[in-house]
Formats: sequence, structure tokens, C-alpha cells
Amino acid sequence: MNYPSRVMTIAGSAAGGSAGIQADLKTFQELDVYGMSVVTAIVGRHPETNKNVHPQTMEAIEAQFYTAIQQVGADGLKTGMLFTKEVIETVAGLIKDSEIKTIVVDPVMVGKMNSKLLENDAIHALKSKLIPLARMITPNIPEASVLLGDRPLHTLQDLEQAAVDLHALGSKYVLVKGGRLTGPAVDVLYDGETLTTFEAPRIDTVNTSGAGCTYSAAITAYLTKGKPVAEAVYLAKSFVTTAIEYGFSYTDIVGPTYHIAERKYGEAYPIIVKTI
Ligand code: PXL
Repeated sequence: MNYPSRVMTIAGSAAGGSAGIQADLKTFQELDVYGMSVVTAIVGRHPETNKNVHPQTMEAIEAQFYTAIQQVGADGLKTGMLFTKEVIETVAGLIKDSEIKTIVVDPVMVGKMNSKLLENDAIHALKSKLIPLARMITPNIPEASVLLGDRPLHTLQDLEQAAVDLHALGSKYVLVKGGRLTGPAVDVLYDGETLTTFEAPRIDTVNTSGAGCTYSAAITAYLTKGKPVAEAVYLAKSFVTTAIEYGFSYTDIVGPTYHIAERKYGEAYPIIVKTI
């Protein structure tokens, strides 16, 4: 038997199961990679104290990382919610000393329900310590804007320029996700030479909690399995678009994407790829 590729997520635990570690592990399972997790913080709001983020210690973060590496080893890794400068520096140190080849950094800053998932003084560490270690970064529009010093981003041309400028931070590939523009959901990939766009139709739903986590987890899974970058992005966008198409909610709160959807129903829409 060929064992599956080993992929680790370093991210926050989202108690409702739609985002963070939970979305990542569901995605890894669907895409037949072996999933492991390092929990950086536990996200869940206490009804009396209203406290929403429960950070883990650096000791707990390192303990989880070393355990996963010793018990299993890792071929690929993605980061999600890191929350503090200290966590970013710790995680950057762990990655640097490891032999993990495929590193995807999803620069998570704010959740769908406006939970703050990154402290303000952490941005500099993210840019200078972690992003240079990445094979790919996957900012959405607000994240790309913050990484570019609060640059306004309103058009597809703005996103293309953002991808080119973010490349200078040292990640080999930059994927700026345009889901928050109006019209179709267009993402821009830049590899240092060529811009490529990936377009899916806009799906009329509010149930997209964890879509960004799911997308970057799928990219990490496909890259770690050895897919070329453009194909990995295509396949991951198809996976997340189908998961959004079949998203749902059990309550009146924004619901999850359906990670099983592509396996169960097949690809919902073809993705349109254009090289600029
Ligand atoms: O979807 C962004 C996100 C990432 N990570 C964690 C989250 C959320 C959104 O709520 O809770 C842990």
C-alpha cells in the first residue's frame, strides 16, 4: 500500500466545526491526505464572559508539533489562525528547523462573524518571519489590503497588482482571493512571472463559514500530493466552490460549507482559467 501524504494544519479550533482546524481536517480527509493538527487557540464564545479566543501556550503549541513530527512526520503544512506575534514567531521557528517542503500560509485575520483572529502587532511578524517561508500565501481582499499597508482594493486590476506586489514579501506563489468583489468569484495567482485567474460563478448563499480555510487546506493537500501549482489551485477552487454550493445551516447563524459535497455530487461548476 502507498501511504497517503502527511499534512499538518497549525490553526485555531473553531468549536462549531465549520472553520479552522475542523474545516482543515475534514478537507484533508476528503482529499485522501493524512491530517494532523496543532491548535494555536480555541475559538468559542462564552455566554457569560463573552470571551471568544482562548489562546494556547507556546509549550502546548510546540508539544503538538513535535509529537506529530515524531509519530508521523509531515510532507506539507498549512497555517491558519495564529493570533499573536509570539505564536507567529514560534511557528516560523518550528517550520524553519523542519524539513517540511510544502508550506501554505493562509494569513487569517478576521472570521466571517467578525471575530478578530490576529492581533494588530502581529502583522509585521507575519510579513517578515512567516510569509518568506511559504510556497504559497492565500489572502482574501481584506487580508491583502492589510498586508499592503491598508491599500484599497476594489477591482480585478487592483487584485492583480496586489498579487504582484505581495510576491515581493518572499512567498513563491501568491493567490489573492476575490470572493468579496461583486460578480463572479475570481482569484488571481502570481508566480513571479505570470498572472492567472480562476473564476467560479457567485453562489447566492450566506453559508460560507470556513470557506477560506477549506480552500487553503485543499490547496495544501493537492500541492503536497505533487500536483503542479495551477492544477492544485484549480482542483481546490472546484472543491471549495462545490462545498459552498451545498452549504447549509442548522440554525439562524451563518453555516458551514459542505466538505463532502464534491465526493457526493461531483464538481458543481467548471472553473474558468485565464492567463493574463
Ligand atoms: O474562517 C476563519 C477562521 C479561521 N480559524 C478559526 C476560526 C475562523 C472563523 O471563525 O474560528 C479558528
